[in-house]
Amino acid sequence: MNAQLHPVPANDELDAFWMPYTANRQFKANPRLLARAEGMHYWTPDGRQVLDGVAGLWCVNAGHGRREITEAVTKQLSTMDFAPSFQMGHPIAFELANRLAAISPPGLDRVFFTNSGSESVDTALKMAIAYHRARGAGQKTRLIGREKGYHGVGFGGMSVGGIVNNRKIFGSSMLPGVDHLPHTLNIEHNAYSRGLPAWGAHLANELERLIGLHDASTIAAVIVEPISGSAGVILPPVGYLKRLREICDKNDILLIFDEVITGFGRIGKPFASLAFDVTPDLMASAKGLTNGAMPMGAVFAHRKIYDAVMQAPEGSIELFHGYTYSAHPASCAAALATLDIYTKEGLLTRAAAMSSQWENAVHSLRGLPHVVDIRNCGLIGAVELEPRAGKPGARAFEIFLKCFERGVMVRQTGDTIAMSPPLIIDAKQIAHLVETLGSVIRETA
Ligand code: PXG
Repeated sequence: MNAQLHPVPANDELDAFWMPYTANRQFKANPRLLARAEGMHYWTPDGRQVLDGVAGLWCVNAGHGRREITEAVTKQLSTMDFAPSFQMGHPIAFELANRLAAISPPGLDRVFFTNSGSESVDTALKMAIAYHRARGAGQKTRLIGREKGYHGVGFGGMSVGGIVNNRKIFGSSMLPGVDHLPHTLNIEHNAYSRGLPAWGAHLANELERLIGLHDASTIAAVIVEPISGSAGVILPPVGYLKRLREICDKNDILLIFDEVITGFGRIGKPFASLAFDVTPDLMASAKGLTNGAMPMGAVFAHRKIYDAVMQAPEGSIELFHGYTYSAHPASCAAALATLDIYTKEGLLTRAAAMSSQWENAVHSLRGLPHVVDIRNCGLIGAVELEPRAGKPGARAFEIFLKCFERGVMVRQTGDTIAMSPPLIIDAKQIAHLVETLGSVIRETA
């Protein structure tokens, strides 16, 4: 079947698009194009079907081509294409905020709209600083991130992030007053853990060391991903997040969860915070919010933060922050239609029902050549490979390419293959995804 909507660009027409997080020259010498998507699959321009093992980029949680979302966006665009949210409002934005507040972790029922995960993170960091200042603690400005963390590409998110390639070029342009906790990946102790690893809760105590170094009176917030995605799926050891929460509480430090990939059902509850029973003060989200159909993010703030910031003088703008496209009507329409699908199809909890099947499938790859660890939680899975000598990432990249040639899309990050399929995946598709990956790993030197 011909899946082309637009003519395929010729090789000399590929240069103008400077592609994000892509080896541009390598890609343009040998492009991999996607032209159509429906349900669990993509199709290439020449009509080849590809099973989507990563929900696009961790965002298409309800599967592709959902008619309800298309119709809601079409209707909204033809009714009112755009409306400002600065000193004006439109009804659908309030409806969406209420719907989100109803599924949020306890108390986080104030919702600020952005257009991406990066914007959600920078918004949450600014809210943390604004909160302390509103309470007369304006010296609390320091931000604590974590090694191997990914919080998007804004200057704030980059500064609290901890992936070296994202940082090294921009070293001198980082925010001042940022420090980092150690990451929690430890293959020596935790290789092949099923679900959360048992070893490592004590790593949260490193926060006490940083407090000893900087003093709590200078620290605004700690930001972590409940599960790191971009660094290759790093799971929180049992008890780790609870311990971070306790230390933050004791020291009047806000805890921010970056749930850009864990939000909206990925690990079997609407948010990881609910699955792990640890409530942050601020939560950044994006991706699954609109099923990837429109760009949108949301920051969930605890009511205490909203109330503190609202103490500004009557009639004044309380938080000097926002985006032209905050609460864009078409994105709001997409998000509402997405939430309807999630509710109707039970997708915010489906990963919990599928997780043991998923876990068994992913762990069946144990023992294959060069595999050194397998990690899983909810509908996230990762296979870590031994790097080729002197060529970090090369083996996993080759595996990613071969999987795509065989009709399965996975993600490669460093020497890890990550999988995060749409939450509608069925047993046969899980088997196909994992078996294809397994046979490619077997054949790759
Ligand atoms: N925080 C987290 C935890 C993320 O995973 C962002 C913020 C930034 O979101 P935006 O919408 O600004 O890109 C992300 C993005 C991958 C992968 O395969 C992960 C992301 C993006 C692209 C690829 O690991 N996460």
